[in-house]
Amino acid sequence: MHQDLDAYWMPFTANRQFKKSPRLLARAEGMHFWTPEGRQILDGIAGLWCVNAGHARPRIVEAIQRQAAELDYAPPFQMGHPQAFELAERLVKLTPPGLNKVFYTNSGSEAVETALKMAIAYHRVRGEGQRTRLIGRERGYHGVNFGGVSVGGMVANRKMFGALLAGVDHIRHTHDLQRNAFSRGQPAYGAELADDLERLIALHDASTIAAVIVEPVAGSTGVLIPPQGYLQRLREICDKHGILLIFDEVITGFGRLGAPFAASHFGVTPDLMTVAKGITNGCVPMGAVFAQQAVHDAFMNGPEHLIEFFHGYTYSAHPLACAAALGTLDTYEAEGLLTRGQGELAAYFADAVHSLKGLPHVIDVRNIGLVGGIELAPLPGEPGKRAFSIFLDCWESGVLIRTTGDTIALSPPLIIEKQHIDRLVGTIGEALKRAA
Ligand code: PXG
Ligand code: PLP
Repeated sequence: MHQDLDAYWMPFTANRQFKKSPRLLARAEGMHFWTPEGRQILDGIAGLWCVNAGHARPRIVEAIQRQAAELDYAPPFQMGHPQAFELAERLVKLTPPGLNKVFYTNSGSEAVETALKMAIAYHRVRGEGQRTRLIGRERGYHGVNFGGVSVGGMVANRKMFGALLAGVDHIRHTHDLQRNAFSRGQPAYGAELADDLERLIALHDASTIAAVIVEPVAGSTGVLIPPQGYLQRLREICDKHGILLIFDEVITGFGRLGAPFAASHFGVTPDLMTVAKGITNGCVPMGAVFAQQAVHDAFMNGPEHLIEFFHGYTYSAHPLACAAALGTLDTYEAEGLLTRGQGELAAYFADAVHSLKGLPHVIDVRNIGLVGGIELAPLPGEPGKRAFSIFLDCWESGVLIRTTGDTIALSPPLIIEKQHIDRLVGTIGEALKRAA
C-alpha cells in the first residue's frame, strides 16, 4: 500500500527522518501493536504513558460505542449529562481524602492551564489578588500550552517561544547522579533541595506567590524520582507560606506507581492535582483537575445566578470521554490494576531493569512502580543520538520504547506479565550491546 505522508505535520517528531522510514501502527490489542504489514510490536510504554489497562479492552470499547449512539454531545456550559456527574462521584472515591471536586478538560496540557488559573483566581476571590506568581521546577514538563511551558523546565520546549508568561520562577531539579546513581525506588539524597523554595520565597516574598507546581515523579524529562522526604518538605513549606501545592499527575495518576495516585503512594496531598492519559486509558482525550473542597468553596460566594469560575472548554465532560473513563474505571477495578504495580510484579520489573547495570553506556538505572529509566552516556557532541539509536534498534526487534535525551523511559501497560518484562528488557539489553 502506498500512502502519501506529506500533508501531516507530525507533533514532537523528526518529520524528515520519519517520512524517509515511517513507523506505522495499524492495530492494537492487550500488550501489543501490529504494523500495517502485520508485524507484532510489544508496547513498552503504554502508548504514551496512557494505555494503563492495555489496548482494546472490551468494557471501554463497548462503553464508547453505546455512548456514541445514545448521546453524542451535550453542551457543558449551563447544561449537564448524567455520565459527567457519575464519573465525578466515582473519581473522587479514588483520590486522597479532601480532593473531592473535579473540573474536566481534554488533555493534560489543558488540565495544567486550568489548575494554574484556578490557583491565581482562588487567591483573588479570597482577597489576596496580589498572589499571582507561579513557581515550577527545572526539568519539569507540564504540557505545551503557554502556562505549562512557562512553569516547565525543558529548554527545547521553551527557547523557541519568546518571553512566555511573566512572573514565573523555578526551583532546582532533584536529579543527582553523583549521589544517587542506581538507586532502587526513592533515592536517599536530596530532600534538602525542597528548601530551594525558601530561597525563591525570600526573593519574591510569599505574599506574591500563588502556587508551586511539580510532577511527583518527573516523567518526560527522564524519570526523575523524588528523594526520600522531598515532597513532604515541599508540602510543609507551602503550608507555612499559604502557597497552593499542585501535583501534576498526568503520568503518575491511575496506577503507574502501584497506587491510584502518586499523592496516595507518597502520602502527600496537594491542593490541586492534574490528571489525563490513564483517566480514559488513552481511548478518548480527557484530562481533569481535582481540587480540595476549600479551594472550590472559596469560589462559591456572590449571587447564585452568576458564573463562579470563568473557564471551560467546548469539550469539557464530553460524553464519549466520560463513557470511556467509566469503562476504564470498571476495568481497573475488575482487575485490580491501580495497585498491580506494587509488590511482587514491581520487584520483578525492578530486578529486570537494574540487570542492565554494567552493559555498555549505562550510567544510571532508576525505577518506581511500573516506571523504569535507563540513562546512557551521550555520544560526544551529539546528545540524544545514542538513545534514539536504541529506540530504532528495539523497533526493528519488535519492541516499542521511548527515549528522552539519552534516557530510555519504560512505562508498560499495568497488565504486563513477567514474560513481557523479560522480552522488553532483554531486547533493550541486546540493543545496548550492539550500540555505538
Ligand atoms: N503534565 C505532565 C506531567 C505530562 O507528563 C502533560 C502534562 C501534558 O499532557 P497532554 O495530554 O497535553 O500531552 C504531560 C504529558 C513522553 C511524553 O514521552 C510525555 C507526555 C506527553 C508526550 C510525551 O515523556 N506527557
Ligand atoms: N476559538 C474560537 C474562535 C472559539 O469560538 C472557541 C470556542 O468557542 C475556541 C477557540 C475554544 O475552543 P475549545 O472550547 O474547543 O477549547
